Amino acid sequence: MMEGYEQAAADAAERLASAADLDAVADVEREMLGRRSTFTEAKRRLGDLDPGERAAAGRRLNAARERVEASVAAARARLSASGRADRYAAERLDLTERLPRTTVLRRGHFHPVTQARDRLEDVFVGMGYTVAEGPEVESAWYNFEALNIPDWHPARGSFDTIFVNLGESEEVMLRSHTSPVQIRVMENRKPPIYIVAPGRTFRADTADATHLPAFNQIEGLAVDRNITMGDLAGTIDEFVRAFFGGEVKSRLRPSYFPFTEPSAEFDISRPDGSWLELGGCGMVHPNVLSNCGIDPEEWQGFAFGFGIDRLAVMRHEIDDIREFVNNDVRFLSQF
Ligand code: FA5
Repeated sequence: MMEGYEQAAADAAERLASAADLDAVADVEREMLGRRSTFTEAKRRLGDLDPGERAAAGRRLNAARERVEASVAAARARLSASGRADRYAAERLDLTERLPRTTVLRRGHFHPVTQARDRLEDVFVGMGYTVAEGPEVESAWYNFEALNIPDWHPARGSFDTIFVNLGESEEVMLRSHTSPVQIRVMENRKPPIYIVAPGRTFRADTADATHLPAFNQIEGLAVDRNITMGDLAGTIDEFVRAFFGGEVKSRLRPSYFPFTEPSAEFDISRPDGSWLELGGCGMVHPNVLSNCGIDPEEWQGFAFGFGIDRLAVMRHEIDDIREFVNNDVRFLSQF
């Protein structure tokens, strides 16, 4: 005959098999195995039995108890696995999801100054130049001395140089122009040389509609035999035409730079007929060639350097150069 607890255990196994959640399992476990449970009660009653019957009854009781424990464990495993599966399903991220067609995806693009720089490189590469680079932190030798600007020279003052607190005073600086790249190239290569060197330059200038303290220049250098000022003027004309198309004119005005002789400044025409100063240029000074180990009797050169940000301002007819560094996406996305 089946004991009461064996019937209860069989019922419990059924309830556990169909339990819908972990709370239901815990209820059955408490009822069957807890302190005031069916099995605890049955165990207490074992004491009333004859010692001869007690061992067999104890084994039956334990076997039933183990079956209930196994059913509880199985139900728990089933429910926690399905609970995990439900949670995973609820938290699932569809990584293949596509945005509906109504959402316009906007791709980024290069900053207008970077676009101008890339275009300039392309124009000059098309004219047979290669692209050179130099460091943004320079020594006084490259930024000034080798360019024929000794430390007593008043032209040093005109560059509003930002010095770096390294080494001797006023020996290390953020380059105030790209002209030091001329020196680095001439020190390392034999003529003929045709290079352009775009890059960032720095001056203690207050930002206004036409100035930034960190701006970009592009340097050009040609060293060859029998080069004249006419070659320089022709090159600038050619580049202005290639960069802007036919409408923009350029002009040269006499000027002064210690590293070129003669020197000129060149301007380009604005749509309203006024002129915008774009850069400086001239024939490479013989002292500069000698400083780099190039014989000025045999080789001549011309050089130019102009502001890329100014060029981009012109190209896009922007009123204020500071717009380029405000980083307002609504402004930048127009170009
Ligand atoms: C120079 O820096 C010379 N190294 C140019 C040169 C190279 C002359 C080779 C001869 C031979 P300048 O200081 O004028 O020259 O600057 C050249 C151009 O850089 C300016 O015409 C302007 O277009 C740009 N520029 C200068 N300062 C700023 C600034 N604060 N913000 C934006 N553009 C600037």
